[in-house]
Amino acid sequence: MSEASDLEKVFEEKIAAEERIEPKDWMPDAYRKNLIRQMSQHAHSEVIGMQPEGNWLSRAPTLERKQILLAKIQDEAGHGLYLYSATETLGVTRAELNEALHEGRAKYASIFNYPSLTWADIGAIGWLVDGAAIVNQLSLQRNSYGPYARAMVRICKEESFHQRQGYLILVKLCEGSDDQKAMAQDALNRWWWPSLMMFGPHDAESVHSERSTLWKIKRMGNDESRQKFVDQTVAQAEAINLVLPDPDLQWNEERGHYDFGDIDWDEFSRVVSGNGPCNRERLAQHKKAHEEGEWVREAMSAYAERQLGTERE
Ligand code: BYC
Repeated sequence: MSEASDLEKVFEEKIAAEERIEPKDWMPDAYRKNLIRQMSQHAHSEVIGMQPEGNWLSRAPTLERKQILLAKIQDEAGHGLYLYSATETLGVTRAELNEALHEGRAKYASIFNYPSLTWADIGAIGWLVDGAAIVNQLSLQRNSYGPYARAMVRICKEESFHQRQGYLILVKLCEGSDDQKAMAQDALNRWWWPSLMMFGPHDAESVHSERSTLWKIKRMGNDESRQKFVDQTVAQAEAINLVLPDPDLQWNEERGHYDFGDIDWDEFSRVVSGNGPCNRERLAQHKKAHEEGEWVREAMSAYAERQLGTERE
């Protein structure tokens, strides 16, 4: 047997035995590339996702709310850092990943191309967007690549806090005046369908699912995760008297799940291909911050080089 097929055999055996693949292990090039694609998109989502929330930092209704929101946004930056670091273990640099984002070769979650128009949107983002992210990320804790799986464990703990802080914003608004309740319902109406799109196309249309599932990069299908999210969210909406904006939503006794309406896949395609309400604004803001941060990166690498020089002396 050739050396290459020996290596492939060891890799496949590890995957079958639920062992983790680590950075120094041999892995097929397609496995490496697929991980870089998914992990870097995930990292970009965490970082771009700070923008719609950052929009409300200076207008949070109380100092306490502002502190909580600031802490949440900082957590998202941290998630981006874990994920970029984990992606770098696959032999790609952070600069290359950012370049791919800026040149439109890498994606980020479609949801962050929608505007955050009111304070209730901050509640909806935490409740629905972080809520959807947790469903997906809990399963990713068991993915086959060690650094990605370990990053997920920590991220999931923080996402649970994020989801609750969002829900509590809406609880408060729903206990308030008619206008506040209407604001909460309006935010739900606008964020519900984009949240369902976060899970990606139906399994039958998914380009990567089959390979990713075989390699245990993905542990749950797009449709299974989406269904899980819908099932758990219905009762949360009912508890605060909000109505999910879907006339087709109803419990299906036979399936033991909620049925729900069709997603507007044309809208999803438009947003993913760069033509959502805020795509240009989000990317422009990211590029601006990146350029303005150039001196920080230079200073950090000069400092690191000097430290290295001192150690060698
Ligand atoms: N948006 O073959 P498929 C957060 C793309 S951030 C944009 O099913 P896959 C938070 C997909 O990339 C958490 N693009 O793909 C942060 C592919 O295109 P490419 C974000 C999407 O990878 C701040 C094509 O469509 N979570 O929580 O098997 C504040 C075909 O799709 C989307 C993650 O990133 C989308 N929604 O499955 C608040 C989780 N969906 O790459 C909160 C990690 C699909 O061939 N990612 N596409 O050009 C995943 O689990 C998987 O990548 C997905 C998609 C389930 C999303």
